[in-house]
Amino acid sequence: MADHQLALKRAAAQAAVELVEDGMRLGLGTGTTSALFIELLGERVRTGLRVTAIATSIHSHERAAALGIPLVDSLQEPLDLAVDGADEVDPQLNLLKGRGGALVREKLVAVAAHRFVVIADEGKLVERLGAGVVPVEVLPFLWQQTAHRLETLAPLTWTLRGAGGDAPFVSDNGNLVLDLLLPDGVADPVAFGAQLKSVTGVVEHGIFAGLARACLVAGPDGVRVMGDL
Ligand code: A5P
Repeated sequence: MADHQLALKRAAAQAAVELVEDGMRLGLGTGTTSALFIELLGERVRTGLRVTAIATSIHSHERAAALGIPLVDSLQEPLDLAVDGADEVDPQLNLLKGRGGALVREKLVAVAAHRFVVIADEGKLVERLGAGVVPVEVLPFLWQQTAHRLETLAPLTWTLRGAGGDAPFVSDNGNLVLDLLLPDGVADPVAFGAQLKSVTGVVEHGIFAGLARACLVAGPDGVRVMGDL
């Protein structure tokens, strides 16, 4: 990753870590921007901040544990704050997520939080979602049939996400990921998300419509807030 992009991701992560208060229950995202947030949170924990957290992937869990952040794997009450990255952010704060393959747990954590805040560099901003792929996590059983049913929803092509060589990528939940390519993008994130969710065999998709309360967007002039913190 280019140094300037890393610096922007770090600036967004730093702005988010300043939202964390003593005693909070936190959701920890997945991806390079979230990894920086976890690192900065670890520094605050080392100097006395008391929080508990739940992570959206095994990778983030292990990183947070190594930094001494107290972790749980179940919740009795909602989280105070969840912080995560995104692959695309539109002007209404609808998101595309899942490039890192953690979309199911990311969505579970986002909906479990009173406040879901996205951290991103300004390269993630789009006018319309779907410039890149729309990841869809599917059950391995009869996955080709699920893919064929997805093809009937819209003009699209798909690829089975790989993990190098002939091996498919397998999510933390033991599922496969289909990356959908839509030549016209996603015109209506709510409606298309509902269509994807209705397909038998689909576990979850990477369209996060109406879930983020705010996005901390880092650019060369600093970090600005989209939405309402
Ligand atoms: C993980 O599944 C994704 O949703 C990530 O949150 C997303 O890909 C952002 O990643 P970066 O912070 O690495 O850009």
